Amino acid sequence: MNDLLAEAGRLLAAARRPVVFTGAGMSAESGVPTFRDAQTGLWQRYDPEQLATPAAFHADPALVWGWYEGRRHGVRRARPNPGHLAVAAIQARLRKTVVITQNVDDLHERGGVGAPVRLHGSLFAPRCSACGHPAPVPGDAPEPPAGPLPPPACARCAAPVRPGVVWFGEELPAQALAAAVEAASRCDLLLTVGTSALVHPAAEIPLVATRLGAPVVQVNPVPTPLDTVCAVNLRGPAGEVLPSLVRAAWPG
Ligand code: BJW
Ligand code: ZN
Repeated sequence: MNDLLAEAGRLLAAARRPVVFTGAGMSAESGVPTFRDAQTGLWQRYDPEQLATPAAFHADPALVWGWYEGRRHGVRRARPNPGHLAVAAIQARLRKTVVITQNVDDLHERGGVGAPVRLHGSLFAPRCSACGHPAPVPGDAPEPPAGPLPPPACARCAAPVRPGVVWFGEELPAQALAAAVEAASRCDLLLTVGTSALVHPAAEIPLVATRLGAPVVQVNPVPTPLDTVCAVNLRGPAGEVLPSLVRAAWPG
């Protein structure tokens, strides 16, 4: 591991325009469950891949809205972990660093990252399911919902409000996707952290970088489909590996 860290540290220290590409594992040590982790409470019975769809919301808006309310409740109580702080430290050192995240939490921003590119939306940007009008973020409740919760009605057209995230079968926000592809095309190092790399088109972002010759460094406790294209695979939790990587790049 020390040799691998030293090699990844050299790549980071030499980079001028790195991209940090993150997934749910980035926030795992903050206590935010990864997407493919077991669900808790009422939602144990449901497959998240089945809940995160327009069809699920259409069939049972209260079930899906309640799930997202519960997750928002958890994220509000979570704190950025040392991994988030290390990403912010990289950006502070290398001002051209672009952070691209698939996460719908706000822990990068709270950890000090400026304007991450959000590929899959945000838990904090609900909008109308019919007319798209932005809706207020519901206030914080002392307890998470114990079960399904009907969504509020749109102030403009009264249709149900939906979470401002990207569900399966939906297009990614065009501007964010274009910014991500552009950054990956121009970067001189891509650091991928805590993603299973199973969900497309996001999973193609590291491939854009590697096809254009930039080395890819991966941080994940387990292998992923990206292993074979990575210059260095650092097996371990982001909250431990990323601070060590920053120390390896810029000792002292
Ligand atoms: C740690 C750790 C620690 C643990 N430290 N690491 C090509 C091929 C096949 C299928 C498709 C394809 N192109 C499109 C598709 C279909 C589909 C798709 O990809 N399906 C796959 C499941 C096969 N894609 C779509 O539908 C996308 N839309 C689309 O393609 O539209 C086309 C279109 C065109 C024109 C008109 C209309 C449509 C949309 C995808 C949207 C994904 N949305 C979600 C939900 C967001 C809201 C929510 O959170 O509820 O985004 S799904 C979910 O997966 C979420 C995540 O952002 C995303 C990625 O997951 P992530 O982050 O990788 O998390 P996990 O849980 O999978 O992995 C965690 C990792 O962390 C693991 O590896 C752990 O080991 C690791 N880890 N602890 C570091 N401490
Ligand atoms: Zn509306």
